[in-house]
Amino acid sequence: MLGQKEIEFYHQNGYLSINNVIPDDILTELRQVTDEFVEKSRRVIEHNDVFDLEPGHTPDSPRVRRIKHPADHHPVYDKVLRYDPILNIVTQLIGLDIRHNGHKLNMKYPKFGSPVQWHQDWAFYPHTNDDLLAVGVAIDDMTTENSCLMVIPRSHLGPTYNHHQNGEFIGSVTETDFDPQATSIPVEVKAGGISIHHVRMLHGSAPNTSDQPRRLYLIQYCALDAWPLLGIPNWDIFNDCILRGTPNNEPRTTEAPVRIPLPQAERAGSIYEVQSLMEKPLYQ
Ligand SMILES: O=C(O)CCC(=O)C(=O)O
Repeated sequence: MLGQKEIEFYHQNGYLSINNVIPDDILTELRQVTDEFVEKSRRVIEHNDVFDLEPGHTPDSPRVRRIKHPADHHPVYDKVLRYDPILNIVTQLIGLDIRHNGHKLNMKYPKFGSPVQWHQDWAFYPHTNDDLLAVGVAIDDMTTENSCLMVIPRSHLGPTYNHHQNGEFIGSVTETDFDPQATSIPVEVKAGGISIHHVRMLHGSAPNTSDQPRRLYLIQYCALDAWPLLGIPNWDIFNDCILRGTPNNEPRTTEAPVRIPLPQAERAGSIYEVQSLMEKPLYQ
């Protein structure tokens, strides 16, 4: 559980880094299973429902940059998504009743791991209130050297930035005067620890030029009464995502600056694909 100081730090700064959350046996299993997925990717030649591939991926030299919806594909990822010590921390920050609204495993392998351009998750999925956050389970040590998550503290209290280019949503901040250089900081965390960032937090990460892997299992959690502004395609699937609490139809609305991520760009398959449309990317 978090202490009062950590809770206040999160609300003031929009992020946290907590070591020693995942026990060694689960961490070992996460690593083994993730390696098995990369092995399976040898049979895949283009992005599909499970794999988002790095440029240059081949059967002989598999390069996966993301496992999509990992908890749907292996019980260990599902176990971590529902892991009580994580849920206890999350409920301290966004309230007792929660559901998840997405999960993905981003991999940055040594020397070629793709960057994630600066963005706010809120720009992808605005809700009726902003009690949403992402937990990053560190499968490897996340350090400045292997391109850990970078955040701009307190940016979760500021505007929602423009993520459109030529009238289309491209999932990356496109304001020409946006320069994270001076104000961004690294969120370092040991393997088995977690990072947490607020849904409105500006964040991104550089390509991995080190010789160390950086695999981060990101799980999105939200207050049960935060409802997606883009709608609920299926009531049963929506409620299957409840982790604590019971279904209700009373969303809570609070004031938060919103931009709708429409119209979508053609290459909208994953954040990497849509961000590759950016004409002037900050991370090369
Ligand atoms: O993997 C990272 O460093 C950041 C990932 C991220 O922000 C995302 O996938 O939305």
